[in-house]
Amino acid sequence: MKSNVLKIARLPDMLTERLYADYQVVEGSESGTELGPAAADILVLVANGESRVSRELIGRLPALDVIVVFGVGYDGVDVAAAHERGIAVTHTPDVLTDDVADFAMTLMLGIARRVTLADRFVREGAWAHGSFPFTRKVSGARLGIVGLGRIGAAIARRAEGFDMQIAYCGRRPHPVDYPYFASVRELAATVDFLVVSASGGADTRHLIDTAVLDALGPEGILINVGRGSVVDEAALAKALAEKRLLGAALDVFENEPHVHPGLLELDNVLLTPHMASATWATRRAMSDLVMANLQAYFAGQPLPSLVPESRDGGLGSKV
Ligand code: 8YV
Repeated sequence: MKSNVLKIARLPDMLTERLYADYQVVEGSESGTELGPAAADILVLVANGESRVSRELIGRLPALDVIVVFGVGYDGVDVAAAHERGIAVTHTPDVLTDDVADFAMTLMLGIARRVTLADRFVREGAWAHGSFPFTRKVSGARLGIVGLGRIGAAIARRAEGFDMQIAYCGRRPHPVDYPYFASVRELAATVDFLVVSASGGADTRHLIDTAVLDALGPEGILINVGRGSVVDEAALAKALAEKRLLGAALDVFENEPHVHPGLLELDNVLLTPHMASATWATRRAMSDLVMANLQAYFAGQPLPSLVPESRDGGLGSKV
């Protein structure tokens, strides 16, 4: 008999098909209220990086042993509630780092050089009537990175290729040569581009607020490939509308898939639908890692990609 796996998030077809082939998949929601008696037999819950896995949902699943997240971010998972029950949490780090860093550079170049507006300019026939306005130079500019983890460090490596002057802020300094700022506002005041690659959660909520945006200033550009919750979206829309900030490029939003209506009206902002890790190769690698965690669990082997808290808590082997 196939084991029961609860799927509460939208996942790529290539992964969903493999889950259905190997397990008895129960499709559920983040509330879990619809599960009924099926809840009793769920051993593994599969979520994605945006999913909310609350204490209440965990409480509805008495046999739950592992929460498998398709994504590196797991700020929506109540890890403390999981650990109280000895439930391990896994995610998909490393395999998506290159894509997210590539996309941060894409957004930075895209907004600075006004690529989407230039495309529209050509398509709408405006070229015949004049020249496209000059844009902002990226090479050699000053770049501030908020969160120098795996993805932030990969962005820095790419930015070095653009001769950018790099500085960063985060929870603690890293053993790197880039200047460290304990205050994000002070970092913002010294750079041209501020890239957010920090994880979400209570610690970073609205870290980028009006004061930080004003420190970045009317020549500054904000990029966010971390989590939407890190940026106060209403404050950002206001700063952009009032031209207190030159531009912004966002792949993540506070209330996905909804975007602050103020942002939709502006042309000094570039908006993409949380797609930084969405290449075929990376989504395949993320899917493989999700399957590897499930297979290891059901084979009684150590879980390959535990979140740091589960690893430190000794929840690596669910044998
Ligand atoms: C999403 C992400 O998980 O890895 C993360 O933390 O934000 C993304 O890769 C992905 O969109 C799946 O929903």
